[in-house]
Amino acid sequence: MPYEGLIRTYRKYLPEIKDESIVTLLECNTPLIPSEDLSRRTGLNVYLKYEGLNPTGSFKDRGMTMAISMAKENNAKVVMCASTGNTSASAAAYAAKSGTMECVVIIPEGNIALGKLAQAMIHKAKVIQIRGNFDDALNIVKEVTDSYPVELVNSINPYRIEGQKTAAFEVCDVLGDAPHFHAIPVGNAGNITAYWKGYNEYEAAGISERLPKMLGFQAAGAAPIVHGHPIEKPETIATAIRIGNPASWKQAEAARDESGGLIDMVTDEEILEAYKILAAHTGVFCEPASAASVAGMLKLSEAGYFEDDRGATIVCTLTGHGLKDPNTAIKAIAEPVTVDNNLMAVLKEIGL
Ligand code: AN7
Repeated sequence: MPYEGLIRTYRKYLPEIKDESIVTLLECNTPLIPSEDLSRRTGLNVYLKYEGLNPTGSFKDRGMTMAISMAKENNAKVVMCASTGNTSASAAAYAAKSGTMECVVIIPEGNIALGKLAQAMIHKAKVIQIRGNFDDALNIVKEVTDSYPVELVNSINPYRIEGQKTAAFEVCDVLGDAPHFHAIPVGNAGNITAYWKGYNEYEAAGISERLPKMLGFQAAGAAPIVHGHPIEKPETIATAIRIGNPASWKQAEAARDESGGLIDMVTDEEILEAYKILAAHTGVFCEPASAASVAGMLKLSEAGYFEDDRGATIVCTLTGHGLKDPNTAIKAIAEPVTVDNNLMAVLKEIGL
């Protein structure tokens, strides 16, 4: 059987949906990549759930195939979201695939990675930048969708979480059980909520036996859950998680507490360090926000958090592809060298 996309693969765990309503780009079924380098650094058995390999390059496609399919089933004509970039890219692509829906996205001016803006534009979404941040954008979207016949496709739409929980199913299907730990970046906190729901549902169905400790990581300049209060002006190089008042705040705390895990923060320097380590030593290029999961794992490892868990299995979700944000990659590494157009100059540069 050829792969049929998220909804048809995990249908019995998802809300009912008519076959003709399904809007899919054959998303998900992303690889779980073992990292020998990170395993050596931590003494753990490290796997990377590489969500950058989804059709629009991020995990958002999981929730979006569900949300857009349900919107189609409900005869919606317009869908709308606020976004730090990836949600808008995904919503725009799935609305395009639906053939029946328009997409409107509200984004914070100047704080969207270049690739994500390109995606929303090329898929023909109506892109509106506001002179404000993501939290302001989400408030506007809520007001519009409360009062007009426009379907909200941010993760406060419960179908988004339903789609995203399947990432936990895929992890268990590959490993044969849940991992001991699951590390994940936290922005609006929908994804940590979704993974925890997925792990619990698989355990309740008797497919997995374990529940992982959930380890969530916010950027230090945008860490409302860690500080215990909203952050009015969140700042981080990881623009995807530049969020000061997460919509799924309570659910993220529940995932943390029920699993016996934690939600901590990592600095931009730690994020960039993990981002470079991943690319240079495992060969995986993710966007900066995604590297927060690995930065957090490395931080905890250095602090001795895993001392009694040598060899335990940990999955780090890499939420988005590195190509989303080429500017950060080039800035992090400096410019390539340029030499004259001849063999000698090239050999000299290589050191041969
Ligand atoms: C790469 O696109 O919120 O904690 O509007 O793009 O579920 O919000 C993106 C979030 C992590 C955080 N990594 O996930 C948006 C948006 C990447 C992301 C997150 C996002 P949540």
